[in-house]
This record gives sequence, structure tokens and C-alpha cells, in this order.
Amino acid sequence: MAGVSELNRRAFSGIQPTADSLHLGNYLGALKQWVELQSSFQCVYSVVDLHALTVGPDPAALRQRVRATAAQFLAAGVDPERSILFIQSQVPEHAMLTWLLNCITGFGEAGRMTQFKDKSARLGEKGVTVGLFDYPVLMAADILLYDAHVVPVGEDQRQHLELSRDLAERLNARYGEGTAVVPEAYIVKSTAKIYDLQDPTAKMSKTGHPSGIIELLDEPKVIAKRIKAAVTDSGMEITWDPENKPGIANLLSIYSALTGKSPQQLVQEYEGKMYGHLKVDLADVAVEALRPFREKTALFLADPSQLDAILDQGAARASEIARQVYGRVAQRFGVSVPR
Ligand code: AQP
Repeated sequence: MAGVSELNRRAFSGIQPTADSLHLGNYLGALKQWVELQSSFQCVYSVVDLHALTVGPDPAALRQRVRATAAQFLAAGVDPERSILFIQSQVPEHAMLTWLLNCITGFGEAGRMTQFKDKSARLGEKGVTVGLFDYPVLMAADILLYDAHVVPVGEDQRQHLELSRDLAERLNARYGEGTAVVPEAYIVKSTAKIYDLQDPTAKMSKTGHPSGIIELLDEPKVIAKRIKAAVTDSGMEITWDPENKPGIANLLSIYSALTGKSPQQLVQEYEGKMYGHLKVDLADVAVEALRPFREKTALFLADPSQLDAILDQGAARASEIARQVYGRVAQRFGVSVPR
């Protein structure tokens, strides 16, 4: 964990408003770290709606999900007094810096991104847009625009982070040191990848089958049902063996992250017990952990003017930094800086 002196350093991260509710993977892989980093970094967190456009959402649903996502950030503990919380599309410099970065990114380099390959394979040729291809460059712009030193994300974003670092280094090599801050990924190993409850070899994902996901806003009985129906492995013994027992290891990782007990400690506690015991107890733990989250989200959504005020204030603070950093980079490229 960073020391007090790092309060001068910035953390940036974003989540796409692509679903009504975030899931447990988003929370344990990213959002939990966002909240913790607030005591040691100046944090900038965004609802990245421009990214969400890459999958062609319905405009009304997108607008509603932007607000729901922001409310969930706040419910998780993002503190708008300490951190900057804003909607990406309110700060035009994200798109402007993306264009500059597009012009220094190799076509082959962007084409190597595995998430693009996976998503484009799923969508088929007709569904794939230039926007989807350019997603990692927009993500690099998001990060570099705030001179971010660290980026708390899950494992699936590691390759995109590497591209952001490469682009920052390229900017410094071509346009002079100090053009960009080279960011570092902040990935917590134990929760870097939470797996689908029905397919513990695939990551829990908003686009996965509902039965494999725990949504943070799910009703308690839905949460309990999904955990109790999670796929487990052959054998009966509860052991920590991610390679051979990925289903049980996933449940232990979730249990561990929600309680602070290590997987090894949990294995000891469940010695001689059946998989079913573990599932019943984890269901209770998850229901109780998510109850206040659901209630707080509902409160933030019930007060639209407060939510708007928080987001407007966040956009103003984000714009101040973005304008300055974009101006510095644009000048070095030799293009005009808007007045
Ligand atoms: N299963 C996961 N385990 C750990 N971290 C995860 N993240 C996502 N899934 C897991 C992290 O959550 C943050 C937000 O992700 P996002 O919404 O911006 O994009 P995503 O990774 O595309 O989210 P999904 O749910 O996985 O959606 P799809 O279905 O589109 O692939 C990121 O920090 C991510 O690492």
C-alpha cells in the first residue's frame, strides 16, 4: 500500500455502464481497490460511457445505466469529497487525446489485443466497429489524460494497461520527457479474476449467462440461489487447489475477499465438511455483505439532484486536469489547443 507522500500521485480507473448492476467480479477485482486507494492517492474515477458505445447500446438504457453505475460507485464507498467522480462523455478531451494517440498507435499493435479478438469473434464481422477496435486507445487516453500513476483494474485489463504504458513511453521518446506519466497497473492477485459460477474456467462477466454471475443489486434470494447452484468439482474434500478444483477455489476466493480470512484459514475451518456447507455459509456472507450496498445504491438513485450535483462537480474538477494535460500534449504534437 502506498505511503502518505503518494497523496500527490494520481490513480485513475473506469467502469463501463453496460449493465443495470455491476457484478461481484467488478467489485472484488476493481471497485474494492478504488475505495481503498482513496486514502493514499488522489483518485479519479469515471463512468466510461464512451467505451460502452462500442457495443451499440440503446440510448435510453445507456442514460439510465450511467446513473445506476455512478450510484453504485458511491454506494461502494467512492467519496466525492476526496475523489473525482465523473461521466467520461462530459470531458471532451478523452476523445481528443484518443485521436492523437491513434496517430502513434500501430494497426498491428492494436490488433493484438486479445479482448478485441474475443469480442469481435463473438460479434461477427458485421457487428464489429472501428470503435471496438479502438477501445484500448481510448482507455490509454483516459489514463494519460490525468497523469495517472496507478490504475486499479482486474487481470483482464492487464494487456490494455501494457498498451497504455507503451504509448506513454512513446510519447516521451518522440515529444520529449514529461509529455506523459507512465502508468502502472494495480492488480490485487487474490481477486484479479473472479470466475463464472457455472463455468469456473471463464471470468465472471456482464455478458455471461445470468446463472454464472452475482450482480451486486441482486435480491438476497437470487444471490443465495446462485451460490448454492454454483458448479463444484469432483471429489468431496474442500481444499485450496485452483488448478484441479477451480469451482471450489473460486468460492473460497470470494469468501476470502468478503471476510478477510485467507483461503487456507477457510480450508481449515471447513475440514471434514461438505461442499454444501461452504456454499450455504458463503451465501449468507454474500447476502449480508451486499445488503448495505443495495440499500445505499437505492438511496443515491432516489435523490437525482444530489447525484447530478456530485457528477457535475466531478466533471468540473476532471475537466480542469484534462484541459491542462491535453494542452501540454497537443502543443508538443504541433496542433492547436482549443481556447
Ligand atoms: N471477473 C472479474 N474478476 C475481476 N475483475 C473483473 N473486472 C471485470 N470482470 C472481472 C474488472 O472490472 C472493471 C470494470 O470492467 P468494465 O465494465 O469496464 O469492462 P469489462 O472488463 O469488459 O467488464 P465485464 O463485466 O467483463 O464485461 P464484458 O462482458 O463486456 O467483458 C475492470 O477493472 C475489470 O478488470
